[in-house]
Amino acid sequence: MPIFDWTRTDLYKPLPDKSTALFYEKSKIENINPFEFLNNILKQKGLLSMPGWEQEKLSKIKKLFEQYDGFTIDDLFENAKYFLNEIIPVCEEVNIKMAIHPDDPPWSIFGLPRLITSKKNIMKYLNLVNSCCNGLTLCTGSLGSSEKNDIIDIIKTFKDRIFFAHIRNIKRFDNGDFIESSHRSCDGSLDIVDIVRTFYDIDFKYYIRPDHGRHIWNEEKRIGLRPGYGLYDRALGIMYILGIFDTMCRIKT
Ligand SMILES: [Mn+2]
Repeated sequence: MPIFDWTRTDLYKPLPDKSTALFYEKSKIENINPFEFLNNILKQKGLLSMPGWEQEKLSKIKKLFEQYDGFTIDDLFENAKYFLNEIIPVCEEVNIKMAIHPDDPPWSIFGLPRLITSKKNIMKYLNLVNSCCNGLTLCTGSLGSSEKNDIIDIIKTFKDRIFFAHIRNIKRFDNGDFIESSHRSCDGSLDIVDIVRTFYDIDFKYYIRPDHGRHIWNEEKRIGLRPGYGLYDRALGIMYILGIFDTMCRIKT
């Protein structure tokens, strides 16, 4: 993800259940320049403790944008190929599996190209260096922010190259906005039951994490909280995922 890591417009947007969660307002991102956006989000509590938004990087933001001026998605693929060509042979030697995380959201923002946004682009990336060490982190929430991405199809297609899974739900709105919801299928746009069932069916052997969560039980007031990374809702998410796995095991035996 060039320059910006995961991007949201509100860190504490209320959900109908009175919890708060990370929210992306499409029109806000489209109608603001990146520097103004940064100043706005800097005013929201907790920014400096968010992964990918380190102060060191923020202080260089103008320079970074200059470096990406005129940079296309093909250029980005070329750079990725150069990088993979260098590291993957070493990974093979020492048996380390790389697992690239999708762009979040999975589309271009602020005119910056983004690579891992769709099945087609994932295919292209994994084929840059076709190795069992060049893999994918399947993040349901990141890819699922775009309704064009069929998560079940993506899991089945890349089942041998997924080495880490982030399972979480998001609620998409018709205008392109989305908010991070609880893990339950009925609370969001993704069918988490179906997603976990698919991981069960492909006999997935790697780590799964609940990824993000809402801020519940007043956790948004906790000092040092990284927005989206509260303990409580991620713990609930783990139990929801395990509940589906356990049910699948019981049904299938
Ligand atoms: Mn993720």
